[in-house]
Amino acid sequence: MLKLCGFAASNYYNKVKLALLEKNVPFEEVLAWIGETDLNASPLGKVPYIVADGGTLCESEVIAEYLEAAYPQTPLLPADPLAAGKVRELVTYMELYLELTARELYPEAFFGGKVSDGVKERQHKLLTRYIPAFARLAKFSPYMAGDTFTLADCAAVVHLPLVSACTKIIYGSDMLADLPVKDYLKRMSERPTVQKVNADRKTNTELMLSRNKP
Ligand SMILES: N[C@@H](CCC(=O)N[C@@H](CS)C(=O)NCC(=O)O)C(=O)O
Repeated sequence: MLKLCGFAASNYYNKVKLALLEKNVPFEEVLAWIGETDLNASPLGKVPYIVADGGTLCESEVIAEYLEAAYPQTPLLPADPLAAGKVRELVTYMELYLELTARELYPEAFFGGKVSDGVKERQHKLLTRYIPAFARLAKFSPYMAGDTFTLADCAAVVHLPLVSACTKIIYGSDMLADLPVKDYLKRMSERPTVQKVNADRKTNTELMLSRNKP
């Protein structure tokens, strides 16, 4: 059976987990904290990675594309090439521009560390440019890319809450507040798959934080 390796507090891990659940692909979760991962499978030590029949794969979007090709049931990418491109475009915007930019703030927002004022200012400037650009692409009608649940939703459900939360903590206001993100996430949380991902995330986050305590 396919193994999903990493830990359920991770947004990138949960993106792949949500895709697996939505596609109804049988899988087994293998707990691997940072520092305990298989460097042959994920040379940068990042999660998630998967162990499939013929070998391993890392990088969540690469894994998601592999799952689409290997398990065509319940496709999470449209058959039309341009429509599929629009889904990938949204994922790229959310990850390359929103999540990776906000990620610089996580040490202070979530892990009791400190981020310099210079970094805070720089990331604020970037997010101020990136978020309205993302808003032009995102449809929220009712799904991220339109009328069907896609990989863009697997990404949005796990990444957007982090961008909201960390900008609220660091800058005092949720920088996604002008977008219909709250209603969208509420809608998505009606799905049993999203409920499972969120419940496991909470449990695993508590475990992770208790492990990190001195
Ligand atoms: N581009 C990677 C990002 C994965 C990632 O950053 N995962 C985090 C956990 S949410 C991680 O493993 N961080 C440890 C590190 O960067 O060393 C993907 O899409 O899989």
